[in-house]
Amino acid sequence: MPKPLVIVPTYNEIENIELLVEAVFQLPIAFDLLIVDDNSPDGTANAINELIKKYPNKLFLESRKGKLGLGTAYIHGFKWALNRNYDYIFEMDADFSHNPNDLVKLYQTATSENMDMVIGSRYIKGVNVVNWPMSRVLLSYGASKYVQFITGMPICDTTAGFVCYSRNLLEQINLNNIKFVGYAFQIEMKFKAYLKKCAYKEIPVIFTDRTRGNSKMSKGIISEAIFGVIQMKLNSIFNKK
Ligand SMILES: Nc1nc2c(ncn2[C@@H]2O[C@H](COP(=O)(O)OP(=O)(O)O)[C@@H](O)[C@H]2O)c(=O)[nH]1
Ligand SMILES: [Mg+2]
Repeated sequence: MPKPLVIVPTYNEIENIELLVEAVFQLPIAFDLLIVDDNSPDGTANAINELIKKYPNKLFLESRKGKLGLGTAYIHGFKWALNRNYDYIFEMDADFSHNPNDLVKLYQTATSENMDMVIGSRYIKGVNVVNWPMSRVLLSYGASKYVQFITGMPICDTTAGFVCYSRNLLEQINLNNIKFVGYAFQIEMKFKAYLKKCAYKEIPVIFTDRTRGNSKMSKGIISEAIFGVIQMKLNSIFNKK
């Protein structure tokens, strides 16, 4: 059976982390779990270390010195996974906005349909987002459509953070060349995958706003995305020539 790893970046997720770990380990597929924590002041890492005693060889923690951004946390996790024998590598948030049960759907689509990238998508038909304030829905939906327009990628949810990548695809992408550190990292990964002409599929998921802990979304992240996406597209055109 292909071996899957779920990577979860955390910053102050003490209210969520234990529930999340338990939710992943009761799934019918034997996912391993890597948490990349950025020295959360609330002690998230201590909680994980306690859980590692219960789940040795299945639960892993990588601790970084400080809050270095979601994108670099995932890059760190991808490199960790590629150094070990994982076949499918998943991205998932810690706050239950991504339903851990959907990991099974993503996994089955990737393995049975031989996909290099499977996206848990909010925007295939309308907007599958629950409990987000309207301003946040419009921002996210608008960002996804903006990116689709600028890049030309036929992906409905270009900013999705619930994704399965094959090892094969991650090995083809130069992870040292990923420019975005914040949320726009999600856009860049999909664009790089798309340029590699990988086999990908979007499957519908319902995204639910967190009920515990706080969002780390900030304004700087938005401007990184708006200008960065144009830059990214221009780079891809010039690199081709
Ligand atoms: N390691 C790490 N995790 C982060 C960082 N920023 C956000 N996260 C995690 O990334 C996931 C998504 O962040 P969240 O605050 O829920 O963003 P939102 O859902 O877009 O409001 C959560 O699991 C956060 O704990 C960061 O700088 N470093
Ligand atoms: Mg969230």
